[in-house]
Amino acid sequence: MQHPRSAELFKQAKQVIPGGVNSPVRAFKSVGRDPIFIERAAGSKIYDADGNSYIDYVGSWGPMILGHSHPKVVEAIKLAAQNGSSFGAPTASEVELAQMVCDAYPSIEKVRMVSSGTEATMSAIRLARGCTGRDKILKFDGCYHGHGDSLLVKAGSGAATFGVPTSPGIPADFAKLTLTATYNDLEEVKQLTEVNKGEIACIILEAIAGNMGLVPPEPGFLEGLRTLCDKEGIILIIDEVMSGFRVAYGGAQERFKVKADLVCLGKIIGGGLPVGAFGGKKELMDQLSPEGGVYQAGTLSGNPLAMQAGIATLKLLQEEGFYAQIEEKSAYLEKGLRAAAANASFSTCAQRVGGMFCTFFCAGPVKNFADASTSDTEAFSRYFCAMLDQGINLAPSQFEAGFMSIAHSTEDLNKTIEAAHKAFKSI
Ligand code: KE4
Repeated sequence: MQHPRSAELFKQAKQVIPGGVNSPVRAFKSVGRDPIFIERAAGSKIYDADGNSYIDYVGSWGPMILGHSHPKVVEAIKLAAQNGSSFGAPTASEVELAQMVCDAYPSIEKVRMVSSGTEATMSAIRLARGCTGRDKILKFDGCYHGHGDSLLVKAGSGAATFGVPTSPGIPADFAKLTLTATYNDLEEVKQLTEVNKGEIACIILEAIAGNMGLVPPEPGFLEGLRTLCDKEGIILIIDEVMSGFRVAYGGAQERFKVKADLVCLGKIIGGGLPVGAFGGKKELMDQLSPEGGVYQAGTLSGNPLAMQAGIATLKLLQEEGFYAQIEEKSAYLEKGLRAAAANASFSTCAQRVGGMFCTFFCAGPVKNFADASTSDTEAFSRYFCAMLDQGINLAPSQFEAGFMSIAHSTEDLNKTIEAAHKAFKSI
């Protein structure tokens, strides 16, 4: 495949945009090649500036569970745009989407819309600190919750990809308020809460970790955190920005039967437009301005176009058998990729929950970030490039997850599996 137009665009982009991208992982640095610039997308496919087509498993990092440019979502955005793009005033569509979110998540009695997952998690943490009067927070190595200052400490996703777990620019006094523990290690969390008794405002985690590759919670981990938070008066924040409406209509909380005190959402609820949200019990949410003293705001929060895109998306996710189809497609692909990887001259480990998945280039099982970090990222990069050159667009980092959409056909999945057989033989 040739990419002259992408190369030209990247050259221009680097003149006016840091790294030529508006989000680091898009730069393909960790896979050692220049990025492709995307011109359009439809269904399961994306098309680059040189006209090359790819079967897409990034799906804008999760939002595109319906596939790209779903006609009903496009129509909803068009209709909303004809009535104006933003008012800075409340609209009925915000109430409708908020009600849909509350109906989907028993742990959410009230929800506030924001414009990104980062805004959702940083606001939830401020609310937890405001409600408890405590300053410390606890997160897990390898979990990524956006680029808020409190959270770029041993983060996952791009921060892990670049091996820069704690970003420059974060005051030491600030970072020291963030405790970090090993994912799936309940004993370590219990020790940290004992040593910091009465000082931890919240524990925040991805109930299914998708930013260190795909790492499911071990049996008892989530339940143990719930019990510990109840005992210690700690607010449990479950970050479902990626897993929300992805692994079930009610997200990881539906799948693993655990209830958060605060939930962060994003991605799918915006149908591809910029949306984040955080919600939870009334007694917590009502402490937010203008009701309460914890300040949080946003010019484009509840943007009418994004609300309508989200409403159209969630309505389609409610259709009978939607998640069963996602599960069937994802299980079929996983089986095929495992078979393809069996030809590899090195160890691999496929892990998946619903339509979120990844292949680790290590023996596995991968239960935490230290395990994930043993992966052969060079081999992963060769695999990524070999797949891209065959028209398969995977997440350009070992420390990311892939995403299935309802638009992926059996033909797409078979092509992907065939490409993987060739890739594993060639790298
Ligand atoms: P945004 O601020 O990027 O909308 O959301 C941050 C965020 C919060 N919580 C979780 C669990 C997330 O996965 C994310 C963002 N996910 C990454 C993908 N690993 C976004 C891709 C990117 O950074 O470009």
